[in-house]
Amino acid sequence: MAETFVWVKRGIPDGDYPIPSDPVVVDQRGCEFVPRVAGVRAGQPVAFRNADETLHNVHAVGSGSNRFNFGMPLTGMEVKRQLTEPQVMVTIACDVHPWMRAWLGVVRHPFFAVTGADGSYALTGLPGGTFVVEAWQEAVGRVEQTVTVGDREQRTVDLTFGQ
Ligand SMILES: [Cu+2]
Repeated sequence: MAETFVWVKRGIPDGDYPIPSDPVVVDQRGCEFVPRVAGVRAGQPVAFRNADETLHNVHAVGSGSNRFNFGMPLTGMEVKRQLTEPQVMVTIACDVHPWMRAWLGVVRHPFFAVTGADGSYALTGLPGGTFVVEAWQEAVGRVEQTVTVGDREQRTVDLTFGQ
C-alpha cells in the first residue's frame, strides 16, 4: 500500500541522532498537500509552501507545540516551522479546502520511511536488536509487528493490515 508511514515504534536506544538541517518540504499545489504523507525528525524544519494562486492555510492538529495555524495568502510563499514533539501522526489541514490533508510522522530518531507506489519501504542503519515496527495508513489505520534483527543483518518485514 502506497503512502504508508512505517517507523520503529519501540526498541531504538536512547541517543543522540543528528537532526538534518535541511527542511522537509510540504507544498500546497493544485489544492492538495504534496507529499500527502511524510516523515520528519522532531525539531527538524518543515518548509510549507504555497504554489497555488489561491489562499491556503496550514493547520497542524497535533499535541503541544505540534499545534499551530497560519495563513498562506501569497503564491510562492514559504513558512518554516518545527514540530518538536515526537508524534505519529500529526494531521495537517487547510481550513479553506476541507479535502486538503497531509500527515506528518514526527520521530525522535531516523528510522522511518514512507512506502512507495509498490508498497515497499526500507529502514536502514538499524543497530541489532528487537524492535516494534509500526505502519500507519490514512484509510486503514495501524498495524505493528515485533522483529529481531542482528547486527548487519537484512530482514524483510511484511506488514498486513486487517480488514
Ligand atoms: Cu487550501
